[in-house]
Amino acid sequence: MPHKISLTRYLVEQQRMDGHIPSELRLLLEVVARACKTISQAVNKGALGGVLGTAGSENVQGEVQKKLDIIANEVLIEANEWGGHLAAMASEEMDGIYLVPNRYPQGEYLLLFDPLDGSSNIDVNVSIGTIFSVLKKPDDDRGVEAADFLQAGNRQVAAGYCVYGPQTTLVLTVGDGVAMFTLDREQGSFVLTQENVQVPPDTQEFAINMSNMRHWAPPVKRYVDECLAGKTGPRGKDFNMRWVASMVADVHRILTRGGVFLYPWDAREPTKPGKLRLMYEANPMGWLIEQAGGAASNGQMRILDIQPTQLHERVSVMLGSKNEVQRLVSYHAEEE
Ligand code: AHM
Ligand code: MG
Repeated sequence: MPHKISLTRYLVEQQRMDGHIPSELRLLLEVVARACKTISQAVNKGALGGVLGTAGSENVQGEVQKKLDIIANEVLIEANEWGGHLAAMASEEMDGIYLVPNRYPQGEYLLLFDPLDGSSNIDVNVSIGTIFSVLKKPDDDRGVEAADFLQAGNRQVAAGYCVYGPQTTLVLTVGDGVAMFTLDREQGSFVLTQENVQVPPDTQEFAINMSNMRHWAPPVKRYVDECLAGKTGPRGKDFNMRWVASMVADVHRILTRGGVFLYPWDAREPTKPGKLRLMYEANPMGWLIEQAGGAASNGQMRILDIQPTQLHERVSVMLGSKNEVQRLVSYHAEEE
């Protein structure tokens, strides 16, 4: 039987092969993966663990927090604060940044996460996940400030997500392609199950919340109308549609079999650029998709090139199969 390659071995080999994962970053990724295992256990217990339902609080975006949102946030903080690899953390569930307490050594990395993405699916037993992004802190002796997190996505040094579905799967990039690891519950470890993940450039599947159709901008409406017109329409082929309402699950499907995911700006809240958050949702997912040969745009520019101005900044998201994203960008350009 071929040897199983654990996440630990994969990271050690990456470190040895090209030296582009420093040992501190390797430690950080292992700790994040360990936290994801703990979150996976809590998710699995569901009602038996008393983890379902709302927590009775709201996050900085005014969204009602679920118990699991808060549990996952705490698990990630507790796992990461003492190892000496981090300087600070930021999360969808915390207003400001979390500085590593003085009693622990300070590292050179910054960790951002959406601890439990797809919160509306927690109580109904549909796939949810954790999304994370790793940046380096500026190279000076100052204490870390929130402004130090405001780096474009093209400066990420690692990004990934863990999807808690029928299987628990960790998907990772350190800038050298995308690898997938499945949690082996008997062994308690993540095992490499796919390397060099590729998103096909063309697709016949799109993902968008159709209930917002009347609020979309004309280029998005045009794109979806043309998909819906099928074989006899301008695209000359039929399209299928999927919408899990967990970005992790929708992106995981796209990394597995292609497709395009859209959560565009819409007129419900015209002053906001979109629903999803740039720094801990769109940037890590955008980088993973690009590393797998796909594309990620807000309709006007590459998501990874957006210079953030706020920690919880929102963004319009179009990502997946390259030719579909390029088509969406061209429709936006024509509109302008
Ligand atoms: P969350 O981070 O609060 O869970 O919100 C993000 C989620 C995404 O996972 C998903 O793509 C989107 O919200 C679904 O939104 P909607 O319910 O409007 O379809
Ligand atoms: Mg989210």
